[in-house]
Amino acid sequence: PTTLIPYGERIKLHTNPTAIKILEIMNRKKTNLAVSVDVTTASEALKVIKRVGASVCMVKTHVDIFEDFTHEFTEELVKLSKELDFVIFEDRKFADIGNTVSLQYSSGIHKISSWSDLTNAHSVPGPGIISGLSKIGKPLGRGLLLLAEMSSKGSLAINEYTEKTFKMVKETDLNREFVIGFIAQNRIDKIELIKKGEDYLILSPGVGLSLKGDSLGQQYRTPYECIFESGSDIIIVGRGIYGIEGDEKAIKDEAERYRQAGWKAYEERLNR
Ligand code: BMP
Repeated sequence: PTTLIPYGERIKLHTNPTAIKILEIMNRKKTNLAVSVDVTTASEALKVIKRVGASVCMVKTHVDIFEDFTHEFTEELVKLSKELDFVIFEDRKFADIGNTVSLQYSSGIHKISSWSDLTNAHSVPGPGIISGLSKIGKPLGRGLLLLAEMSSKGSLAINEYTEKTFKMVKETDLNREFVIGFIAQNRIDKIELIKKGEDYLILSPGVGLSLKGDSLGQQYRTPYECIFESGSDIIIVGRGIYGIEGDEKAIKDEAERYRQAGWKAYEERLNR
């Protein structure tokens, strides 16, 4: 299974430039940590990113949360992604018909496709959502993740929905040229459908070393549970890192603690 192959050896199983870049960075920096910077100003987000950058393979944003969004922010973010060696993932969760999402992805205030390496979409509208986003993103070498499962309590993305999401990708994007993986809680690509040599990235949010949940339905698992037990490839951590009490160094140290926990779980998985 994919979970027994080192990240570095999975690079050759991909053709999408963003998938290759992610696996190369993970291998080079020994990190399977993505930090989600869900703060309400772009200036605060940049501060967090500078502190955690060295420990992560990916920075995840929700730019529609920012009160002070400008394109100077995205320029600075792209610059930092090169200096500190990470990919940018705008967690936009597109969920409309192909034509609308292609416009939402390329236009509006945020112009996501012009700066974000990776974005994601719900499968609920059907395969047209993949085609609509692909039209914009594929020529730019961008990548897409589909949401196959969610971390929140009561999620409807389970069982048949999850399986059908996986099948939709297989049928719509035959060579994984644009869809490079899934947001999921489990290794959903282990089902027989997967042909030898085909690889998808599984990214799991809802991760905390000491957090247990919040009052709004979020559920947390440890890096070990995600990476070792469920076979996920990348852990996504938000409040567990940027929400830590303390000085500037506390966030940096916490990111490093999560990086080490995620990497240790991965090494144990390989040696299973
Ligand atoms: P936190 O670690 O603070 O709970 O943040 C989790 C992040 O991951 C949030 O940005 C949220 O939007 C995102 N997320 C999630 O929590 N569960 C999912 O199933 C999918 C997500 O994108």
